[in-house]
Amino acid sequence: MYHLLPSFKMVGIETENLAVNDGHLTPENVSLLRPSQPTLPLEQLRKRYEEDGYLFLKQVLPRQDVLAAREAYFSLLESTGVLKPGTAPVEGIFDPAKSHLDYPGIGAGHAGGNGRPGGDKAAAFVDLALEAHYQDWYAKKFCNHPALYDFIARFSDWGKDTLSLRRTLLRNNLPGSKPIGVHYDQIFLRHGDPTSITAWVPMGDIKLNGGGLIYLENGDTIGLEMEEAFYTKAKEAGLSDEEAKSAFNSNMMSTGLLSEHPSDFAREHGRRWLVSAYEAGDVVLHKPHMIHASTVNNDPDNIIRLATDLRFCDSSKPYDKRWMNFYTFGDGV
Ligand SMILES: O=C(O)CCC(=O)C(=O)O
Ligand SMILES: [Fe+2]
Repeated sequence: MYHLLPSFKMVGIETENLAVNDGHLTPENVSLLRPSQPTLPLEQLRKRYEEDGYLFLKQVLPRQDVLAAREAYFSLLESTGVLKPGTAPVEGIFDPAKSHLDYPGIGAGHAGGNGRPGGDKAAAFVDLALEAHYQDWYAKKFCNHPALYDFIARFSDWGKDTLSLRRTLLRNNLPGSKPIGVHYDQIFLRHGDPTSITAWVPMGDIKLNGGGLIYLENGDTIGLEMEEAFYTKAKEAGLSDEEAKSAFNSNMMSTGLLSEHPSDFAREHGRRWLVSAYEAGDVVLHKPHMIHASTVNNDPDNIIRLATDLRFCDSSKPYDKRWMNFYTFGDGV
């Protein structure tokens, strides 16, 4: 059974300019993410999350609240000249006269944690992109939006123990910039129980080729196996428990990622990438071992892709306390 989003009127998937770090994704290599209405019975939603490793919720956040946050973000960054002159901040249109290299995004995978990207020329942009994480409209309001928090509290059955982790990454992906490689989140959350929920929140509409997140079909089982193998290998190499927990230990890539090559990775594992366009208000929940990556932003209208990842956990269980601090460059997580 095929669930069609309004933007997919044609049969099959229009993959024009749908690309990852190592080339184009073709119709044979992709399938669509399955969308779910948040009003479906909880049991059904939980079953999908367990079976698929993700739950793609349509319109769980009020669209106008997401767009208000998008507007606040680009209004903050506007002084850097990133936006096309004469366009409204909420549109987030990159100035075609500029180079994306002068406006580097944060969190696309830097060795040993998330270091500060770019040189002197990028400093003002990078400073403001970081500053956005601490502003009330984001840290207080958006990250704690009751529509999402209440949904997660019910969905997880954690109720009042539902804790929203303070460390979040608010990521702008400019057209043509390098997207994050293949990973699962537990690698970065190893100081806590593997039960946290990531909510990937697009902050604006994202076209299919506009830089959205992609998930490996049935990737949760592969992630679980890989995590077990990493642990065994770390123990065999004589690493202590503490060292084995590091996302950047001697057995891992320096970025903590599994691969910088999503196409190769999917081929090696005989799986397809699940793709989608997203609308402001949509949220994808994913499991701690669910494998995902981002696509290259090839938006034909030069729209900057903005998204954040919010994480929730059960505060009655051990959780990763490193994630209770706001994100800073080189925080080693
Ligand atoms: O937004 C991205 O590009 C990456 C997001 C991500 O990896 C996550 O939400 O866990
Ligand atoms: Fe992730």
